[in-house]
Amino acid sequence: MRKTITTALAAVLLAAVTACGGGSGGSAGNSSDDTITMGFAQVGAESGWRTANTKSIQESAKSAGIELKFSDAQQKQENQLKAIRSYIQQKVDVIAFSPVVETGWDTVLLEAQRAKIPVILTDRAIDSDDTSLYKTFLGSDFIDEGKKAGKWLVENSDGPVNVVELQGTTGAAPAIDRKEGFEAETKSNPDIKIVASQTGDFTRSGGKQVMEAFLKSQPDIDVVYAHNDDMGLGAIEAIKAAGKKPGTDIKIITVDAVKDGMTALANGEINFIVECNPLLGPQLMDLAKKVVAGEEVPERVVTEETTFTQEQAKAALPDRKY
Ligand code: GYE
Repeated sequence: MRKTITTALAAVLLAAVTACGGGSGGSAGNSSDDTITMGFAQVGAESGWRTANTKSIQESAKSAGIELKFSDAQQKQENQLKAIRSYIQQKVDVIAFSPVVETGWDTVLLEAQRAKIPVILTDRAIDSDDTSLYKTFLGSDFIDEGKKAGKWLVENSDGPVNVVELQGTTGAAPAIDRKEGFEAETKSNPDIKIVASQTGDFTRSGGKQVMEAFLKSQPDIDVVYAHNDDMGLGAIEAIKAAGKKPGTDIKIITVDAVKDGMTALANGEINFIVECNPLLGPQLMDLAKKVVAGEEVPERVVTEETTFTQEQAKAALPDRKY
């Protein structure tokens, strides 16, 4: 057995050396040399989370020696579809993307499949019955994130609690799942009521605008549940402008734990943050290499995450990288 492995290893090494030697000798893979080319269709630049995610992908592609073609869809599905089609045309070795919404991907992913270009989903999932359309999905468990937010509220409230919810982008996996998880966890307590819920599109300005409207239409708001830090930070501005104290008069729960969110948490303006890790780059590049080499990869890779109270944020902030 050991001998077979050694022989196989020697063959692989020999092949690698031959490939490195270049020239006209037979080379493997889609592209003319051995450099892997990845086409990455990013959602946009809507939040601090997204900025950190983009940086992580660009930096880790570089250190993994992967050539990255990167596009920013400005939160529009049609732009992402265009980007993916152009990657297919350019015959990249692998396509990775973070789908802005869950539905409407089957046709373009079939096109990639027919062109024999493997697809990796990262950060957000798609809603499709055909799981052969992608090799793996790397990202957080958003339902669990919503549950963690709900659990904290259940444990930290007594008496009636009126919640307003700032939802992420309509139709996006993290918006759908963070809502579902939160509702599942809070329904055990009939005192907790979601009195209003609307999308702020994961942006600071969106969160501010929606919160301004909530403050006018809702006479009694106890808690804001924002699907990301940026919308929570926008809500803080609206609450202050209305003459109230964020974190005290109105409690705030958010998801992400980016630096601005953590700073507001440490300052007492946010009360609890559920972490969502944007640093997916290194794992994504590893998976890409395996997928291009035809190796087996797990169909789901879940990111590990924690939660932060105000005290924990104070402790973690000095070392926070993003
Ligand atoms: O929470 C939010 C971003 O898809 C997990 O998108 C991501 C979310 C993140 O805009 O800040």
